[in-house]
Amino acid sequence: GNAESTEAVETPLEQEPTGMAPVTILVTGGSGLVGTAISKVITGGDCRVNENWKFISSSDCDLTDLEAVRKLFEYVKPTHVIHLAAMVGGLFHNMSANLQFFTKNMAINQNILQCCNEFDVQKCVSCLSTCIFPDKTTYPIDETMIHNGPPHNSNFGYSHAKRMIDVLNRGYAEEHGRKYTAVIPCNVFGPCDNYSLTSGHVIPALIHKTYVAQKEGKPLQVYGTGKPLRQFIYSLDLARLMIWAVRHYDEIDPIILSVGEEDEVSINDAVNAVVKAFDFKGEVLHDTEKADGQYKKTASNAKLRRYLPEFQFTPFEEAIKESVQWFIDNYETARK
Ligand code: NAP
Ligand code: GFB
Repeated sequence: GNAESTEAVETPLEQEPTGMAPVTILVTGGSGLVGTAISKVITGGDCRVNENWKFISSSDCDLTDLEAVRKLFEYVKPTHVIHLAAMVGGLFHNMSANLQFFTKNMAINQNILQCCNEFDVQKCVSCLSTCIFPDKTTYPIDETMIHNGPPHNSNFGYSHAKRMIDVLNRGYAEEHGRKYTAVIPCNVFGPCDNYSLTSGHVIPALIHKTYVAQKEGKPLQVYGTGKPLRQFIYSLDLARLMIWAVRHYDEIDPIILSVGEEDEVSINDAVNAVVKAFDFKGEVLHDTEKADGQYKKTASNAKLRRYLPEFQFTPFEEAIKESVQWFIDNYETARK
């Protein structure tokens, strides 16, 4: 079908100097957690008069099919690409499907970057993740460490496919002079997440489980010990940073987009924040038969701070409250 388009909304304050050449920004993965957050920020007024944004989902194009991607690029004629589309899942989904995570994401990433080059796209910003770094590492993790050793075994398929985006970016820069780069978010949560109890990430799964436990008067079942540590970024904050990146970040080397090391919380802290947001009064149980996954993957956002020293992240509890409210308001249609 035709790619959906979101008409540009004029915001004088954000306007660049007049005479900016018109750009068409294709957002793959536009229907997902991060894509819908970018769409919300753009249609909420952060768009520029010279920008035309196109958000697509898998119903517009199966990006594992090179010919379909070529047709998409012929139709959209993007000058810029924010490449979010991927097979994405939480710890338990990764543990059960490493080969699929590798093959599907390798196909999608090869096709997107090959078509960016074939169709002379000026800039492509892809997405890695702080969970792809070496499992045996010093802390805090920084952008220079991506290839310094094997990733955690639970998601080796996804991690290696993601690392190849960095290799492709360097290859297209060296051989074709391209400015294709990548950002490295920490764990993301927010509205329009994947609330599946088997394939989703921890925060949407906890939101879904607490909603059901409260409705049925049952205990909340947390997997693992709750002790592992994570940095969580609110999808709407990540959206603002990705819009900044596609406009202003000009390095080929990737940049970590994460809250600071000091904002790292435990899974149990996340449980408490979700429980508080629901005002859940039931019992909280830990099923320690279930895996904990990586204990920590503490990343430094010093590079981001060198570019954007003033950027304000939404406080974690406030972001959790907004995410819980969205789920309650959209329970029927939410992905679960
Ligand atoms: P998500 O909510 O699962 O959305 C995935 C998106 O990719 C959807 O729009 C989906 O389209 C699209 N997609 C999947 N397979 C496709 C295919 N074969 N062809 C075309 N489109 C396809 O994922 P997300 O959490 O927004 O993640 C976005 C990016 O951020 C990914 O690159 C992910 O690796 C990265 N990231 C996520 C996290 C996190 O915690 N969520 C952390 C770090 C990095 P449909 O809606 O049609 O299925
Ligand atoms: O978000 P998550 O699934 O992935 O978090 P990772 C897993 C942690 O949350 C483990 C605990 O310590 C789990 O024991 N947990 C507690 C739960 N209850 C639940 C629950 O109901 N569902 C889930 N899913 N976890 C992923 C990578 O690692 O990080 C992916 O595998 C992806 O590739 C993502 O990049 C960002 O943070 O452990």
